[in-house]
Amino acid sequence: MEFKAVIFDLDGVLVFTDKYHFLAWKKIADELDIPFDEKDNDRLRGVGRAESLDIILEKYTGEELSSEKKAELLERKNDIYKEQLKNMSPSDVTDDVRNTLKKLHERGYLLSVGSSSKNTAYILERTDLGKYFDAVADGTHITRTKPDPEVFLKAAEFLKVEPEDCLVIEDADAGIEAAIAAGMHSAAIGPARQRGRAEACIGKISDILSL
Ligand code: B16
Ligand code: MG
Repeated sequence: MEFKAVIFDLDGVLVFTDKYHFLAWKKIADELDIPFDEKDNDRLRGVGRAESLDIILEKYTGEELSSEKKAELLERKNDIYKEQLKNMSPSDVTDDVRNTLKKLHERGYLLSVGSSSKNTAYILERTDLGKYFDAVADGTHITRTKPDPEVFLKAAEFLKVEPEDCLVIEDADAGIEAAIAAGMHSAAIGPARQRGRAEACIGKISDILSL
């Protein structure tokens, strides 16, 4: 595979904040008597906050919720999530991730984050990951969330590289679809491996070094 830049998804790839998203959504779903388990949570990977609530509400059978109530639920979910993020530290990043980022940089690749999360800056700060990246494209830069390619195209624009020179690393089906729509190379890790839509599958981040 030939590429000049690597764009990393954040949640589920560089860090495992997916468990905190699950805990926060679970509290909201329980309040509304909506069934919600890890499998339901997988559908929210890479998908924006408001779109995630819409997916959870597919199983809601109560009275119709006003837009104010939905906004309040979204704010509360984020407050619960951010409370969990306070516990994060550099030790939440594996040696495999850190060493791979260093090696890719030494080999001359440009590196970016490409995340739907509006909490990206805070997570990068808590984990001391920001210093490895030439650019960060996240939920604050986009109007359309994955599977729309906007966040990855933003990353390519920030790095000043063409989409076809980028490799995207993703744990989400929505993220792999976004990479394909952007005209980029893609490698799936974790749950995104199952659908087989990505150009490559990796078991751990350092596998990128031999792609
Ligand atoms: P926030 P990624 C995504 O991050 C998460 O996978 C997804 O579950 C979440 O809803 C989305 O960010 C928005 O996050 O609520 O923090 O703005 O996988 O694109 O790094
Ligand atoms: Mg992800």
